[in-house]
Amino acid sequence: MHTYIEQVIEDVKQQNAAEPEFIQTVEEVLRSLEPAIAQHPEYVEADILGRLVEPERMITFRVSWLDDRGRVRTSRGYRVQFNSAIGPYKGGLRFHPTVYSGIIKFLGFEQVFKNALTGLSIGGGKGGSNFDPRGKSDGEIMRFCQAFMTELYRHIGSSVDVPAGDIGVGSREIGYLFGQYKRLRGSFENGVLTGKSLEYGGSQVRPESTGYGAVYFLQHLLQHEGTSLEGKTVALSGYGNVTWGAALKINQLGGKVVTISGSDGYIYDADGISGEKVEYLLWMREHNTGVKAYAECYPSAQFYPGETPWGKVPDVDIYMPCATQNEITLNEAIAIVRQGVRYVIEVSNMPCTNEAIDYLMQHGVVMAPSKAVNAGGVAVSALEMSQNSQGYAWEADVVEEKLAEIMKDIHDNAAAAAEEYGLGYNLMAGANLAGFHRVARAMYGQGVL
Ligand code: 2IT
Repeated sequence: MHTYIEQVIEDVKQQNAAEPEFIQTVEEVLRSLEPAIAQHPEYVEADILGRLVEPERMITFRVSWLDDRGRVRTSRGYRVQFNSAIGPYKGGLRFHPTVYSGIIKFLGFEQVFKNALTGLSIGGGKGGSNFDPRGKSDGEIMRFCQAFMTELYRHIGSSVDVPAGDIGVGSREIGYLFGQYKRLRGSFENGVLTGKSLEYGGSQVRPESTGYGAVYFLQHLLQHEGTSLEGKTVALSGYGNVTWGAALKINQLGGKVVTISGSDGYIYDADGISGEKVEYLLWMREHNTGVKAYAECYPSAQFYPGETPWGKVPDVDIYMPCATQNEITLNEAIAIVRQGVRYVIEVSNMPCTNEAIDYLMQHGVVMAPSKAVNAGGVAVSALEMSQNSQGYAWEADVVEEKLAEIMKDIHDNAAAAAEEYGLGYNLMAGANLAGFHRVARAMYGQGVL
């Protein structure tokens, strides 16, 4: 390992010791940049990596609101403005009880590379709160969103920082956040948030875009392997928006989806999760039912309480974790390899630990990294920004065609970057290298900032 990379990783470990998720992504990314650093001594000279791992700005703020019983509740809000070398900060907001600075920073760091991979002009940011939306009434959600925006609004803007959704933040929350932003600014500036409803500047296909994009990426990967999705069996986790979009597209392309999961366990449906069963996921998510509700509705399904599907699904061809970070650890990786499954496609942000990635790759599993695979969501967000700035809206087929093109380019660029450094078809390293080159050149060109 290049001593400069070792040194930066060591510094990150020391200065962020209480943020293991952030250390995890920094180690994964920086280790794969070795061949690029070896070729670019000027990046060492300019301390590009040391600057890349330090957010430009990290904002934390108090969010106090009144619950339905009139009690005062207080949560912590975050926004990390990680890197603006290639465009305004862009990235989602996550509302989930596990949120703390380490989660926001890992997501923000990944977002810098992901956004660079889209080829569009968006820098990296992320935010959210440890607020738990589960069991909250619509009024409570609204009051929380309004309180959150009352602090956030001073830090964002259509050419400054453009938040969107992530776990726990969908079009309903974006609506409340946007309404409050508009009220505070006294002006209708819908380019400040993406993932909006269609009536006030949302883009067609944004709800489907992350899942659709992931499956487009998978198509190109399978094509490279000389095969296709037709007749393949896919195990997904999660039951939110991303899982829903992926299931729709997998079905369209002749694949079969057999699992979904929630924090309560996983569902195996040998008949396939298609048609109205996929639409049912939207209702389940809206009501936060967990996946047990699916088994109660569809008797063909088996519910495995407290379990995850990894390494356990019969006759599966492809595993696609779509739920959250660190779903697949070394134990799950071992089970997957034991089964002889060839493809693990990361969809949720950082679903595999570094140990799991190393084990899977060493055992010949073909992997694709989430920062490339799930980039379709933020890519359509960037398309939403350009539609807003120009005051028009594209039809769904136009957006979907652009999304498909972007995903093909991301796949091809990641594959080409790996190839260029003699790494073969290593999309994990290739995506990091391709994203890095774009950001590093821009940082270098803009001087010491
Ligand atoms: O992880 C992600 O890329 C997102 N949650 C979407 C970000 C966005 O700005 O659309």
